[in-house]
Amino acid sequence: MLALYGHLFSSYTWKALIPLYANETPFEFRSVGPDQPENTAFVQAAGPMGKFPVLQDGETVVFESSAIIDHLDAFHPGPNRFVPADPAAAIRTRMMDRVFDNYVMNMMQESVVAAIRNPGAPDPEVLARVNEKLERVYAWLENWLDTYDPPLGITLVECAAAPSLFYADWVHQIDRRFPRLARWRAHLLTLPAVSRCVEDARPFRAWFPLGAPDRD
Ligand SMILES: N[C@@H](CCC(=O)N[C@@H](CS)C(=O)NCC(=O)O)C(=O)O
Repeated sequence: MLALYGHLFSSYTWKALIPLYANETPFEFRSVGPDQPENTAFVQAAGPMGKFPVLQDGETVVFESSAIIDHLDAFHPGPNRFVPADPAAAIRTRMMDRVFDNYVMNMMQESVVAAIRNPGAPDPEVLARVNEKLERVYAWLENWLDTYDPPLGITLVECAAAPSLFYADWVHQIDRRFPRLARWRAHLLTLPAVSRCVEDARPFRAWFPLGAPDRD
């Protein structure tokens, strides 16, 4: 039996949950937090920074969400193949995975961290810098979507894009200048594997340090 360690409100945990849900792969979810010290200890010991998600597959422990998705593709394949077999398409897929992690998810998290550090008064310079960078990536994605032919199912691109765009929009709204991006985000949220993550995370919304908007 596979076990996934993470938290239902965590964006990177969603990135690993989406492929598991999409392929209906059986697994046990092991939540981390003060009430589950043994799960937290497992995660702390798994990787160099003690970050989640972490996948346990028998004796094998996999950390880093993209590596987890590769592991699922290789050892627990299902109807959705997350990285295409064609090498050129696979490179494009992995490139976009890096775009969403590095320039959307991690960028958005900088504002979240600023708000955790100074509750109620996050450093305005951090917020302004993050918003500027997010606008730049939104504009780039708006053009990219003109050429992106979304697959029928879910790939690594959708796994990375859904959680990063979901929360980035909370930090800095994807406004009317980016209509394709806003439409694609809305479409991603209708995918059953994604909407399950959104619903399961709903009870934790009060935790969002910048204040969760009520639009999703
Ligand atoms: N590159 C990692 C990032 C994982 C990450 O940043 N996870 C966050 C939760 S969304 C985390 O573990 N935060 C707790 C911490 O940093 O101690 C991945 O792709 O899995």
